[in-house]
Amino acid sequence: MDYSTNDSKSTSKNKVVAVVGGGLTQSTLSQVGALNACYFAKRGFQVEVFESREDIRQAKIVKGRSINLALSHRGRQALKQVGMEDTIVSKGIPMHSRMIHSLNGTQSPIPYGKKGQYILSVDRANLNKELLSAAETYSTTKLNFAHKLLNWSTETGAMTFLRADGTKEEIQADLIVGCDGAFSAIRKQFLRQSRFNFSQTYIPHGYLELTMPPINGEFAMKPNYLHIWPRNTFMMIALPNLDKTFTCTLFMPFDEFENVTTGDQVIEFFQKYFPDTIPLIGADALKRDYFRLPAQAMVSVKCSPYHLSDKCVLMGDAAHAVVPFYGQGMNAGFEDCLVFNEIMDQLNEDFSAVLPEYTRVRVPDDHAIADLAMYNYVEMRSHVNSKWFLFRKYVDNTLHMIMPRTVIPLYTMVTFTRTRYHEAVKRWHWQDKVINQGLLCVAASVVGGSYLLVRYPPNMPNISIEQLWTRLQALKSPF
Ligand code: FAD
Ligand code: EGU
Repeated sequence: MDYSTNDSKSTSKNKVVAVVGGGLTQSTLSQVGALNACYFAKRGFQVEVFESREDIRQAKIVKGRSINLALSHRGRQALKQVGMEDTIVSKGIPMHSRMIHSLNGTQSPIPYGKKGQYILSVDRANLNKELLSAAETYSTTKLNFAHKLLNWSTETGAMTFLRADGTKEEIQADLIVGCDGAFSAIRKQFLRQSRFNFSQTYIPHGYLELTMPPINGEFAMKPNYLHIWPRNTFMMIALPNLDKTFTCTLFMPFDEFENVTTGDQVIEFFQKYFPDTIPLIGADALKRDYFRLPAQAMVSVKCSPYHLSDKCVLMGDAAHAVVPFYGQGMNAGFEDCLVFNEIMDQLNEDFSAVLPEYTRVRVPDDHAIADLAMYNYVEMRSHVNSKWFLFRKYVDNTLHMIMPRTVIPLYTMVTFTRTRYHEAVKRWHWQDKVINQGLLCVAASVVGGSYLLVRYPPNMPNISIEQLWTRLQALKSPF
């Protein structure tokens, strides 16, 4: 089948865009392909979505896989552009603060910011369903499930798909948008190109998901929080779901997972590190669910460029898989779509100009968030326990309160603004310098001042504390 148009002057109205990746996988669900379908359809392209899996809207719900994720400003802005923000936000649960769980069971909230600054816990499967349905409202969009991309030709642009019945299908399009995740099949052709950079790193940690059921029909913990149990090498995070359950994600080195092989060892382990969660998850459920699925791996992928001539472009995890320690993977992927769309406006949908520009603009930012997420992973595992986490966030928030324009916490720029990721990193380094120099100045004047006081004791008149106080008051601002 040849959907493409050979007429280079043809308008978007009859150009075909093939979006590869759109449904959901077991561990991560494609969000970026579904959103991209909306974007290209809205522009008037003929959109063909190819997804290797069956239609999730008809598929049976995989038991116990109610996985959620944190949606923040960048993702919301991208949804807004295609009119999907309200639909998604209305089914999200606001999280205004983190709740830090100490080993002794103490819970301490730390707000994300001002009142309107919160993130949302959203259901992945629902997000995917809503986006696919929105894409389908355009008569020009066709969703092709059970189409697994096997290969594509960089010369002709022809893609080969394997269908559910075992037959193959050859398909041609004007533009291929690779949204097929961290192990992208589309990207394979990029790897054969000269001057294509690629790196992939597995971290030593794996993750496992556990469900915390409601108690007497109510959430087992406070719902409007992102619950965190920071324990250096071990960490657990819990996000609320609409059905009043929490999905807990346990992060731990694979070595340690291997040491826990029996139900009793699970309880022993939780008793040691997450004792407050045992009654909430339930000892029996814990023993059972812990072994339901093996721990999942996490990978960080960086590459560049993101385009191949004027034929193909990578977005989302296919372009940049990041470790989940900033809650930005999907948000960054959604922002990819938004940035691409902005460039399409600027350059009149001319793929031969848009694609290189997208690479030029987006690579530094996606690489920056990949680095930040990895940096946070290293930092969290090396020395972040609940005390340190609380302390750092207090320092960040206090400095921000004192100097709201000069010091903006890094997570604030990342989570609540569209400051380009690489700019956020630059600004963070600059702030660090300013803060360190400030501290150095304070330290120097204390040391220097004390030295001078000792070396040259002032011949002070004998005044009382009260007098000193009134003099100090007099020094204060005249207003
Ligand atoms: P994927 O979700 O991987 O989708 C790829 C799609 O392509 C799939 O549907 C797959 O079936 C399809 N596909 C693959 N190969 C083929 C082929 N050959 N032919 C056709 N189709 C194919 N992000 C956040 O923003 N906030 C969070 O809180 C957050 N938490 C996370 C927690 C964990 C534990 C993990 C692992 C990730 C988290 N993320 C989070 C990241 C987020 O899950 C991903 O960044 C996001 O799902 C990427 O979407 P994607 O569409 O690019 O890729
Ligand atoms: C990990 C797994 C707290 C969902 C990073 C914060 C995450 C999420 C943080 C997962 C942490 C870590 C931030 C958000 C968010 C924090 C953030 C991490 C959502 C720096 C479903 N992280 N995550 N930082 O500040 O900016 O609260 O699985 F524990 S949301 Cl690791 Cl804001």
